[in-house]
Amino acid sequence: MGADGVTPVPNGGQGVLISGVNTLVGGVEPGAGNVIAYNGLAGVEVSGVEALGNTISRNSLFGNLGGGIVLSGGGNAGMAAPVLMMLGPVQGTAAPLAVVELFADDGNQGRLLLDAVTANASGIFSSAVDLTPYAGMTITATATDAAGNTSMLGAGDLEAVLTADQNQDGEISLTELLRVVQFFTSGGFHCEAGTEDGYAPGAGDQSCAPHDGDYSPRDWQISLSELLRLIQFFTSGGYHACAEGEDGFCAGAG
Ligand SMILES: [Ca+2]
Ligand SMILES: [Ca+2]
Repeated sequence: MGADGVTPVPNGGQGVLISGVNTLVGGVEPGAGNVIAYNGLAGVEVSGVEALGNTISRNSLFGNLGGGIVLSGGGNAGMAAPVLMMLGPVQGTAAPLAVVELFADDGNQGRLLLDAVTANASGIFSSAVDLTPYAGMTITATATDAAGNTSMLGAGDLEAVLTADQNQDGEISLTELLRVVQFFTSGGFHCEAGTEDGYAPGAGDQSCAPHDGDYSPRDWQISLSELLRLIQFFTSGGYHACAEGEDGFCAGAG
């Protein structure tokens, strides 16, 4: 052990410590995934600037005291974890063309593999996985680039905020509502860097992350029903992320 860059350590340390290159922990073959749980430190730690191209795929990681996956000292080139922006359907951003694996976990690790999808050239990914059976669990994700570098687990994001909630306080203010009314009345909206929310009314660039108020269908237009959904959040004094909401959110303070 060690020569191959993989040094299993008993409980009290890491589950798997990788300092070499191109190691595969788990994999797509049936039965290849490992259960890596209850370690005193990280479940898997990739450590050092020379530890590159190490893929951690389709394992069950949970209850590790030091986190599910840790990249330390430049391991896996510090591959960025995906960001989950909404949960119904699952949408988020990752490195362009990265393979994203989605998990559910009672903590913030990755106990149950839910789906594997690939981000597009803009880094946007989505999954049609039905989260209903996982209500109350945290949804997490890893990203793996073409060189095989797997990221840490993206922070599970049941604390997700609506795009319309510009100050991220869990409430839709009148000002925030009126912004989306603008998109509704102008027949559409588009990406525009530098504005208060990163969008602007009218047709145009659609290459940025989608607005999660535009969810049924996602067509860069705010329909009356989509606007009414936001008005519901406005009048109910708040909203919170929930797997059973049609858009990944439910009305009322969380
Ligand atoms: Ca707000
Ligand atoms: Ca729409």
